[in-house]
Amino acid sequence: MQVLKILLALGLLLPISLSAAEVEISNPWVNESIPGTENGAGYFTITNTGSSVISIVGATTAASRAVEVHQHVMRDGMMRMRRVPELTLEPSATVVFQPGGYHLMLFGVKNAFKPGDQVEFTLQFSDGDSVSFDAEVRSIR
Ligand SMILES: [Cu+2]
Repeated sequence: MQVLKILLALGLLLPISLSAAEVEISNPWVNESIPGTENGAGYFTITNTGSSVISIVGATTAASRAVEVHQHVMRDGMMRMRRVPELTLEPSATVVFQPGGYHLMLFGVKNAFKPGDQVEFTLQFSDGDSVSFDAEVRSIR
């Protein structure tokens, strides 16, 4: 830990923190909170703009107690959600997170989302990189 502090003080870790995954995030948004519920969902479109395969292995946000990558799947004629531990994108591949499909599932939203609010997310990749972006809260009406 002492070494880490020294490296941080010297700015030697800066190149590491700048080596973000080569991705393009567009159209990020979050549903306005439904009164009486404490869960939420975040959506965006992600494209792998690099030349290597990348994998989303997690996400974080300060806006809720927990966040997971989820997917809606049809099983026995019922729409269910399942956690996606790893989502792989080939070079040039695009995945759309949208209602009824992939989403960032927010558990225990701390302050109800109101239209116009910004929610910051960080996506974590299998190689240790991460990418942060702001999603705008959209009205559900
Ligand atoms: Cu979900």
